[in-house]
Amino acid sequence: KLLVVATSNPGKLREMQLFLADSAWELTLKPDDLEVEETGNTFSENACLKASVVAKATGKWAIADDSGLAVDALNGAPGVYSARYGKTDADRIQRVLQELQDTPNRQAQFVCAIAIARPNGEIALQTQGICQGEILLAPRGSRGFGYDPIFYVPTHQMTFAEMPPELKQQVSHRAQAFKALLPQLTQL
Ligand code: ITT
Repeated sequence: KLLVVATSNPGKLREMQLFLADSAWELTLKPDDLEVEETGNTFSENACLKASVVAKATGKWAIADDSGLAVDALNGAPGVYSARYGKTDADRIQRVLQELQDTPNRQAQFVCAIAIARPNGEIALQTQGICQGEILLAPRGSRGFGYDPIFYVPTHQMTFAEMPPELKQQVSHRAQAFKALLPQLTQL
């Protein structure tokens, strides 16, 4: 069965492809000109919105990922605004570091909501995953994407950007969301 991946983010796409590599689904990318405005207040709402709109527009099953970084001392910001917190990944990272300047509480979590929609746009499945970490004082590592260089995972003593991809694939918020999703995916 064909599954349209409803993302424009190459980093996410790469990781989603790895999680779904052994599944029975054949992946295809959404058309470039099909953009969905993220009007939801939660990660789940936005994941459902993206999956649903892309499914309906293509007439195929679709999967969407809405994710972001929630920083405790910033009351959960950037949260659902993670992608809109600056123009480039570097700008977004600098803004978070700036806002956390002189703040001893560095606790944060990455959240990932995944939704799968039927060809008629109806949501068939949704899951969510979380990964706890800390925001460093300066970026470290060059792998991954997005906020990875400032997100430190104490249990592995590395940032996401320092982890080999196989390790991030086991511990990340996206990994937790997909662990919950994969068994259900075989039943669709
Ligand atoms: P699509 O909506 O097209 O999928 P997007 O980048 O706009 O792509 P989101 O709205 O879900 O996606 O925003 C997610 C933001 O959080 C974005 O800035 C990402 O770089 C960041 N993010 C999500 N997962 C991440 C991860 O595993 N590592 C680092 N940053 C991540």
